[in-house]
Amino acid sequence: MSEKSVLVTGACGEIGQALVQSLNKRGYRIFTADLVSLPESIKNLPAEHIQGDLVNRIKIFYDYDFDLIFHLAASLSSKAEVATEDAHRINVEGTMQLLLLAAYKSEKLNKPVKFMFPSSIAAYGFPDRATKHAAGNVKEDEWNTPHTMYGCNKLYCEKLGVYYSRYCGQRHLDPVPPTMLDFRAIRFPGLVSAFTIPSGGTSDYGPEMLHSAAAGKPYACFVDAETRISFMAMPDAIKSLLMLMDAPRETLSSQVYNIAAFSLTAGEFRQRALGAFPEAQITFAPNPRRQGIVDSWPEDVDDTLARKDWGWKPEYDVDKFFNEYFLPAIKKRYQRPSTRTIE
Ligand code: AKB
Repeated sequence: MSEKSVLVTGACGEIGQALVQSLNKRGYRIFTADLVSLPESIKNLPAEHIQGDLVNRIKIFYDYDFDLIFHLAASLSSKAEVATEDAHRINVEGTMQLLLLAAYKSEKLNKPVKFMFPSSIAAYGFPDRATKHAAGNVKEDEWNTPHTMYGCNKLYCEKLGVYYSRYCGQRHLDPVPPTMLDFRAIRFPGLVSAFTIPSGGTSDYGPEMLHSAAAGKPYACFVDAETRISFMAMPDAIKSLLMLMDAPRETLSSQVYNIAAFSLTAGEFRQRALGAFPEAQITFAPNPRRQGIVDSWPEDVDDTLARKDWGWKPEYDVDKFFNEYFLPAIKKRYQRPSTRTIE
């Protein structure tokens, strides 16, 4: 068991809740931060919660010596598009402030603070669907031309992380001393949890559709049936963060990694939902703005680098995701009888 101190910002979000539970099992001393108070799922865990706006309250964080930071707080893609300045403040200024803190502490304590940053497929940007389709699985350095405020923020913060961990001060240290801030990022696809429902994102149509079907509520999907992006089960997202965190620094050939699990169209999501809940009412009512955002994201990503450098492999392909993770869990959540396995 480790007694390292870890800070999780955005702890009340979907990834945050699942991550805090896993970190607790590993025996970390946990500090959480969020605008709101801790939800039921984690509020009884032994964590110290710092509630409030990260940017305004950054000084408080200097009182602590964190070994590890998971900076999850963010304004997601759909929300960011309607409040761009606010999103920039949260996504960029918030990250910048924490990076400064982590860089300062690494230097002062002469040991690297590990900074884990969830980036996103929103860091990519295709001009149209035909180009997206032709591109297929994209590598980390391809199509880095995001169309959204959120995507721009994520891509820029990846660069900031690399800057503070390698170049800050322009001391031209070669090799970079192992005591400098250790920044690592994962570009996540759309995530689906059986226990929480997302808000503010644009990949949300996947989980929204499935949760609605399971809850017996009609759902009008805001993208059309042909829309395709990559998705992943929440436990795999948590697994990837912990795997990358555990990887020895010298084995990493990059600081930003794609990870993939399965790629599905919205129509295929609907088929899967109907397979388990034949009475589900799922229609398509595309919203042009949100459709445009998803059309700019890749159909799938190439995660060769993550597989090679730190042994990434998802636990859940699409069938296992539905049959062994999602359906059994939502059956309990919504107390619904129908959980036929689906293909
Ligand atoms: C969003 O939809 O904004 C996020 C993401 C893909 O990063 N879920």
